[in-house]
Amino acid sequence: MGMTGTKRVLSSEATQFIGKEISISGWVRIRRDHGKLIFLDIRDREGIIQVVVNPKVSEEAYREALELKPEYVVTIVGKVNKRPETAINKDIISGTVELEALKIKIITKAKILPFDMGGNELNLELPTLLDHRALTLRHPKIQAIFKIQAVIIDSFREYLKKEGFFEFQAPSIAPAVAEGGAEVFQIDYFGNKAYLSQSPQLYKQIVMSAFERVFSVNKIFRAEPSVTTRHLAEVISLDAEMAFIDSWTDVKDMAESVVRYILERVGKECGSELKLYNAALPKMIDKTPVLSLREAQEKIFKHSKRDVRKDKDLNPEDEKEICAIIKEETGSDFVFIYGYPTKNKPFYVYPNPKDPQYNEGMDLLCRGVEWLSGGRRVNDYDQLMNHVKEWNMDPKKIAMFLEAFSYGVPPEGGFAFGAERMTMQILELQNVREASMFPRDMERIDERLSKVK
Ligand code: AMO
Repeated sequence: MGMTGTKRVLSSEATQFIGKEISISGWVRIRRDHGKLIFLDIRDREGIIQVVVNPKVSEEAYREALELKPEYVVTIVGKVNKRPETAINKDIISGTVELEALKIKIITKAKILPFDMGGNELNLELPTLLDHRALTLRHPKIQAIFKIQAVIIDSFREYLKKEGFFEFQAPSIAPAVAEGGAEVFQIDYFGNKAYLSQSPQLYKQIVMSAFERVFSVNKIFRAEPSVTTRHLAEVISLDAEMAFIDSWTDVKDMAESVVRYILERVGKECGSELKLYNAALPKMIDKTPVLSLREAQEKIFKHSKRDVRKDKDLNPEDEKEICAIIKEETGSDFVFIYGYPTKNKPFYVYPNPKDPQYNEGMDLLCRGVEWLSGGRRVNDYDQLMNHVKEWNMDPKKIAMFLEAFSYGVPPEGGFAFGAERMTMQILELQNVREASMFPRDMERIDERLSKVK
């Protein structure tokens, strides 16, 4: 109930009450004084509504309006008036109406803001934006990033559920390192060594061996030792795994349809958010181009004479270049790269039976940045045990995973997307930290760290 006993109306509903008295509640985004009139932009969870305060209509409301500052929480009772044609604002949800204030009540006051939040743009350096996340999260342009991210995550879930995938919760504490490499946080677990999960990889494979098709939306942790525009220490990972595949291309096709669906929903539901960034959705053509690593390196060589043909992976410059080449050749903003040197990737990736030096793992690149990794996995127990030896792993540390495979697992594969990378590339943000609500990196946990080893 509002302060007058009338039910709270949201900014998005105001247009249904033309000529009527309603009560709204929210935060003061902007106060503009125009001679004897005061205009307020009030923000609630749905958007913004303009309030006009005229002393001739209500002396009392006007006196109260003179007290208002940005981010004060208020309840305002007023009459909904249609705006004249010339004053319609298409960019806000209630843009065809405004509220004529009759009563204003301050619910909570706010401190003076450290910077101006009233403009359409929030022109802050990234560190300041992140230092004040608790405040900058209130700016419509910042909110847009996370509305899009929520739609990405929801579409991922929705699509996979429709395809018969079962959602599970992966653990965050792991006894072993799933992906290999040094980028792992070791923790003291009651005097034992344990790790923050780098990936739910081994768990999604275990759960798949019981439920066939599974997915999880969870946090993964990477002790990234360098500061780049693409790496976070804590990532939202959208993981899937599926049994009974005929080939790694089944996994690739599933990943492609997931992306297609995500883009479709973001396009339909986030028009105004995309507009704030002048962002065009990345283009996915009918069949996303697929290149082996070696083919991609050949293309790069032909294109710029840069010879990376013996490299074991694409570096960031290669990723940019191959995406640019593919865009020019086909119009696609996406390209799949498959067939990496087997020994350079984790032990669970399936080697190509015709050419076991290369594997059936793949990456999906979008606009120059990797969005996804995945591929077919080794499902035969003996082959898996051979890999465990060759990769110098301790079978005891992954005993639960190995047990699943000792009891029969069909050909299978899966993939994982980073939600922040997807959000970043859709909006063409310069830094992945902008697409993480509370980004962690080697220099920051909420606050900037004074000590970095
Ligand atoms: P990978 O390590 O390639 O694969 O991770 C999958 C996807 O997660 C995102 N990502 C990151 N995003 C931001 N910062 C990071 N530090 C970071 N690390 C990863 C990327 C990447 O494409 N187990 C495999 C997946 C699989 O095979 O199913 C894995 O973890 O978008």
